[in-house]
Amino acid sequence: MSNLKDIENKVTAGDRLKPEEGLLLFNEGELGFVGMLANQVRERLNSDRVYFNRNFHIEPTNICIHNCQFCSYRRRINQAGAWEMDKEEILTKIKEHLVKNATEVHIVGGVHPQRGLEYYEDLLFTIKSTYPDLHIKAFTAVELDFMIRKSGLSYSSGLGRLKDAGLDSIPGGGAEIFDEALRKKICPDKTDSQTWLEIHKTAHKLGIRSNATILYGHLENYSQRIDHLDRLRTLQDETHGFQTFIPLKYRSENNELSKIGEVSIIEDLRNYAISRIYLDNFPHLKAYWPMIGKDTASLSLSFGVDDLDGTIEDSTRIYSMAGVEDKNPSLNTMDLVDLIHKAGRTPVERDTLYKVLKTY
Ligand code: V47
Ligand code: SF4
Repeated sequence: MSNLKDIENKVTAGDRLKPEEGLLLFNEGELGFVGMLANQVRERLNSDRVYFNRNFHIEPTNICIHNCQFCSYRRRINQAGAWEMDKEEILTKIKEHLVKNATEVHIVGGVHPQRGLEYYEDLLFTIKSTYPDLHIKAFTAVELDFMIRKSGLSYSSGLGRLKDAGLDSIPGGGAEIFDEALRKKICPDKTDSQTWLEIHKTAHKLGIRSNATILYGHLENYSQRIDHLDRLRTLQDETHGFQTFIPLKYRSENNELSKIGEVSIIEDLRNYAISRIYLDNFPHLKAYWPMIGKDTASLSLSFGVDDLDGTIEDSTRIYSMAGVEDKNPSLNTMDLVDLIHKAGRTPVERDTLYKVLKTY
């Protein structure tokens, strides 16, 4: 049975941790200790670089068939607060953001019962033919699962069609927590864990890169966090198609889990650090600053994070509706560069596939 000193020796030697060693870090690793180890891993992989890209979010609808207890955002058709954007509105939004030199659009939303694969295929095709240079990162595995099944296709042919229509990569949402019993409790009718992993695996085989997330800080325990990381690490060994891992902190306002509150910043930083140490085959670890705030994002750069999301103007409403203080989070590129410099790191502007565009 390893102790913390054995784990330190393994990480320093570049050896992989077993699940029980990851669990020991969660149970007993103090913030300074896990931070020091995570920093070794991040500097080995990414030196002192912090990557960012110029992206913006579009959420075509918050109408959703699912019932995730942590969600503050979903509405039913005709319910107060529901929105549906049509193709023209989406194109207008894209046009506005391209003036600010965006290179990527991130499109995700609720699972709309009436919008199938053909609808999104047409949307992708229109965006791609209007803006061929814009990278389209779109649709969580949960949205993909619904639209592909609705059309009666296999995941492989459905994803193939979306790729042909313009889909460039897939974001990491919908993973939540893979443990089946807990997943049934907090998002009872959502795409199951095995299907989430299968969709990403199929995408990777088709040459579509993707991201992965975990939703933490709700009812999960540390074994369930390690189990989640372990399933991702195993798939990544097989496909190498994941680009970055994004831990998402549960935010507690206006949803059915509200009474459990939120975990501390110390827990956020420990979670980043242990994720960085455990996921030794993920090239990047991303903090989504509109969710955790600028101060925690800045601190996270000393706890394994080498990637920051949210540059131009963050238009996502999933967090503002769940209690994030800054309702209109925005940092322009130079603010972000400044934040990274002040944390003692080197800002690197990238494209979605991590090609370096500029070092500041
Ligand atoms: O899957 C929903 C989460 C995710 C809450 O791939 C919540 O680059 C916290 O996946 N508190 C969608 N989280 C967002 C997402 C994402 C974000 C940024 C970058 C990327 C990427 C992906 O938001 C959902 C769910 O896990 N979520 N409700 C909540 N109350
Ligand atoms: Fe729907 Fe996503 Fe909200 Fe779940 S988290 S209810 S899938 S919008």
